[in-house]
Amino acid sequence: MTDADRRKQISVRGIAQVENVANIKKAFNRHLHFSLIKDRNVATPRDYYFALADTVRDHLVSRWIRTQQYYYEHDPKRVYYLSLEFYMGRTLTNTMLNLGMQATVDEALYQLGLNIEELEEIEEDAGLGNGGLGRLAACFLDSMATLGIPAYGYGLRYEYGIFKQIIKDGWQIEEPDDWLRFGNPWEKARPEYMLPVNFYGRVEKDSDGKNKWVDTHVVFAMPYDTPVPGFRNNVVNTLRLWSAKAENHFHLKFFNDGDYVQAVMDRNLTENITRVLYPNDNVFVGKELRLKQQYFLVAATLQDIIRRFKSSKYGVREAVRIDFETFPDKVAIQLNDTHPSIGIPELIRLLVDIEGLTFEQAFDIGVRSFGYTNHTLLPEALERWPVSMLNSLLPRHLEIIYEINARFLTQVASKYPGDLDRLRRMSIVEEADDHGEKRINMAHLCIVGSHAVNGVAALHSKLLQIDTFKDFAEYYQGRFQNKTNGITPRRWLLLCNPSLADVIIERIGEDWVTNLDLLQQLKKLDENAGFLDTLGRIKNDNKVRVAQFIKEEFDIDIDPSSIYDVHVKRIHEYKRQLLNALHVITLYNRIKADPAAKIVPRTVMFGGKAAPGYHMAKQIIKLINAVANVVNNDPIVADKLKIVYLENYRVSMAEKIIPAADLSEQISTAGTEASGTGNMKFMLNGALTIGTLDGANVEMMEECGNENIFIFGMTVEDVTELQNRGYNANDFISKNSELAQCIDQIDSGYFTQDQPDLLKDLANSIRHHDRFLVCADYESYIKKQEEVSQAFLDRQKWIKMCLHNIASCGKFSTDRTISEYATQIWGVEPNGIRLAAPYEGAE
Ligand code: GL9
Repeated sequence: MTDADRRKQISVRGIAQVENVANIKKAFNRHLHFSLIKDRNVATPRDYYFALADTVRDHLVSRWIRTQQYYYEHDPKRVYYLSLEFYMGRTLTNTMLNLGMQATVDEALYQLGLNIEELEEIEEDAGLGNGGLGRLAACFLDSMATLGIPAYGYGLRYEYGIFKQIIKDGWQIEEPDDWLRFGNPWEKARPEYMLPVNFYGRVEKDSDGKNKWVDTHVVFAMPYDTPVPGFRNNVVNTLRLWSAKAENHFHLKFFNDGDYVQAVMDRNLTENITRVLYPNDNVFVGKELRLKQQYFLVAATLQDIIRRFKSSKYGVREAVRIDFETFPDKVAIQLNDTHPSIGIPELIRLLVDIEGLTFEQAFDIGVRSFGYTNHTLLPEALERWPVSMLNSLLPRHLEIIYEINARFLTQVASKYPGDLDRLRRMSIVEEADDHGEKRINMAHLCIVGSHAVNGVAALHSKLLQIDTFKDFAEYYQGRFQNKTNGITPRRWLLLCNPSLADVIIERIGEDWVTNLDLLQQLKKLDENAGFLDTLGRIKNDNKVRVAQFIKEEFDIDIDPSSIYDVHVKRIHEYKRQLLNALHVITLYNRIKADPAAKIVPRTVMFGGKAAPGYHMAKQIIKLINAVANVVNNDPIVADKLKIVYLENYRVSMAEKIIPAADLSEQISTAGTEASGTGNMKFMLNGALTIGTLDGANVEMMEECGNENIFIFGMTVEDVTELQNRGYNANDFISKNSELAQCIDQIDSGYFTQDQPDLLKDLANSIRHHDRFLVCADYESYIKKQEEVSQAFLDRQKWIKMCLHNIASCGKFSTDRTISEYATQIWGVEPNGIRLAAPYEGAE
């Protein structure tokens, strides 16, 4: 049996039955005819993709309607996940897989003479995220649906997602990501549920002390719904994304003046709110349009949440809920970082100004409803909006924030009489800076306004409590928690690595797909030569496929028997692509110094986008490409070392690259990467990790054992100690001639001979302004890489280590993460529901 044939027999992909295949073919032809309005003489591959997407979508529809009916009837507590980013990637294959119709569709398309893999490649990624934070939200949606949690994702329908990265002469160029150009078959616009959102204006106090926000600009929020299917449980949840629409009687004044055309054109300005995703990674850029996006999301979403709360009945059909005391029993709102934090004063505003509750009542309801997840320790990422900006855009919210702060500081003062410095440190409103600007610390607002605050890995959560938010952790005993991140095993194993998934299923069955701890059972096979051999063969097949992909995409020949050493993530100094580049240069220098020496061949792959305004990150991309250019074209190096820059790395490319990796680079400076999630994807796909004791790497080591991971470098304590002592890169450079040589080469233009001064900034930064201590970890990194090369030579042992990594992955399923959020933060039960399939008749 071929791999493909065997796959068709596995029930997680569905069993292809003749009758079902015939129905799929019929539906496909019907959609080609009626939806695409094409026949097979003129249809393009893209038409076939859309006909297929429509065909698959049909199978979601009644499950989706029935799930929502079920929620309405049973009125369970709802979970709302608010995020400025949902990095969904592609939807087609994931939908077929979760619905269990993959084998049937495969067969139908085969019979129609179409290549399903080619059609799958036509789908644009929904790139509505920057990296880990946005992809985490997407994995969470998958797990919430799979666990049958009545959950909704709420976000923005950016017309342009994360930019397309072009590498030209080694530099990053950004191009707009016009992902909706050909239409999006997975969304359903709901113009009938459009809601108003107000901006600017002023606050009027009427005679009985009520606050009215008046003279505002109104923008409408149009919802677009995307189905989120659970894995084989007939649950389909909703991701609702808002799009900005100008009001229809906009600028009436201009109409009267006769400038009708200008008034119509000005609608664009309003609709710019949801035009584009801000492409930043771990950095706060205080642009007013970004604040508008944040408020636009929460204002529309909270209206929707309150409408759903009110219309849901308890017991009797007619009763409409008006008592907000029960709101926190029916609603949990999770804030994905501080990005939607303006939702806290917005809920209080709605409850006080519109619903007539007292401030105390409203604040208490808010605290019991909101949870806040922090995703970073980097101080430059913490959001601190200028008071002046809030005052003009959201004047009533600023008043409410001041009120929250006044009451909070009164309580702190009574607990710590006379401790003025503590009040200053804990205030939501910061003191004026050098420019006389006061700012609102949104993280402080979130901590005060939520009942639970969590970090995203054990180390990160600990550092939040002993360092970043120390005063708060002391003040609010029990409010701080940890929720270690995860990844969905559906997309990150079953979908992206079907051969590996299948051999696991052959050995231990299918239950691991929704209970990843069961992978533990693989450990008993670690002396089974046949199984180890199969694992090795699968990895090799995946590597050959990636070699073909790299040849086609980048015209580089790589050797599938070399170590695939992969460093893919956003480009950021703290993630230390520079450290990896120094290793590559070191290897190059060693080969040049002794061309006859035996070295273990490597293909080093880098991939990732730099924020367009991040100078140093862009220099790093140029350096890597300059080094690649020299190394890949040096006949002395030949097949010992190759460097590939994976242009435009994104979710769909991760699905190709990760299953083929041997070595996963997770080398951030200890104490800087909150968790990481790419690290977990590699582990699940049988790559070994070279990494620092940072973020979730620490827990990965705990799970798989120190002997199955390559840990090197400083600990958080070492880093703190070094910084207190005073880090001087030269202390390390002067003691290591290979390191000195690398930096000299960057400085003197060895890799950019036509422009010798090009990368001087980089060399200077490494030597004099490196916050992330690259040189301090260089030596231990190089040594650890030598260990990696030696380990790779012992093939049996290497594969056994991979097996232990795969088998130890259970903790890193988002099913585990979400179960913890559900029980420890949201007060809902995971494994809530499993519905009947449409063909099983109504309940
Ligand atoms: C991040 C952290 O940096 C990661 O360590 C973490 O795994 C994810 C998800 O919790 O969140 N925070 C953050 O701002 N980004 C993260 O990846 N950046 C991007 O998403 C680009």
